[in-house]
Amino acid sequence: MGRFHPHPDSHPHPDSHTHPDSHTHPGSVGDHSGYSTGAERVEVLERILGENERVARANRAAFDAAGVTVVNLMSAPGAGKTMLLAETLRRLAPHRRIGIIEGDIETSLDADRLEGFGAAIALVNTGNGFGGECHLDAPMVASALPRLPLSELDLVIIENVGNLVCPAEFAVGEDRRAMMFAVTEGEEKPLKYPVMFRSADLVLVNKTDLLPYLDFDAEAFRRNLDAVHPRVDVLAVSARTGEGIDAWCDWLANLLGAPGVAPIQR
Ligand SMILES: Nc1nc2c(ncn2[C@@H]2O[C@H](COP(=O)(O)OP(=O)(O)O)[C@@H](O)[C@H]2O)c(=O)[nH]1
Ligand SMILES: [Mg+2]
Repeated sequence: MGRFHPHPDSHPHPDSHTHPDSHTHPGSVGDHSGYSTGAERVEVLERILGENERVARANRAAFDAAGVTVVNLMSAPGAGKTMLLAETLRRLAPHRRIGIIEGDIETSLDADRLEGFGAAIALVNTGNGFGGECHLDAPMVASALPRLPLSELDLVIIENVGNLVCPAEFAVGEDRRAMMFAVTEGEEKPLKYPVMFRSADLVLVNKTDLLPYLDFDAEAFRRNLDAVHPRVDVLAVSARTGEGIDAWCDWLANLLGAPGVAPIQR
């Protein structure tokens, strides 16, 4: 299987499309997706994911041609992606040429927070002509590429739209996936959102500065993570205090140091 295939478990994932309004849809007992039959739903998802994969390959070709490494950063809303990226740019932008694709449903608030560090920033508002999507897909990322000087960049980081379900199902042409989990989210989350945790090459555990004030069970979290993605790379960080941010920057720099990042089979 090529690396652009979504995770085998990831479509049609039971966590997706559980819209509370769709409970009354006829024939939808046990299936809150809004489609009349399970087969119809699978067919629609396969068509969407097939088209996504085609564009993800084209994105990948554009990244390869430009010699740029691409990391897709995913999390639930508020986990700390933008704060992490600001700290990342503060450390890395003086030494590396970095581009950011900033995904948000509405507003340029996060893109504005990343101005002034010397990175090239392309904003994608998924509420703007893309129907308010809960994730970035490959065509949305493609729409940002003409606004980045790709061939002048070493690294592009994509801040995905916050959600622990949908982003994992859509490859965008990235080399690596990093997901951020904040300790305020609860140690059971790997069990509840296994596709996201399984699709990550690196799990960043953020907001460790808050641990003294929480009853977060770090050992249970590790057990839960091991149950869904054994041996995945994990870094404890605090975008607030800077703990672990150098290690994250080293992880990124190592990707760039490799002469052609080894592709990961997904
Ligand atoms: N205490 C603490 N707060 C953080 C940390 N990282 C982010 N935050 C706060 O969490 C909120 C959401 O952060 P943001 O970067 O916007 O998250 P995003 O939605 O994932 O981009 C903001 O109020 C941040 O100041 C951290 O490591 N520790
Ligand atoms: Mg953000």
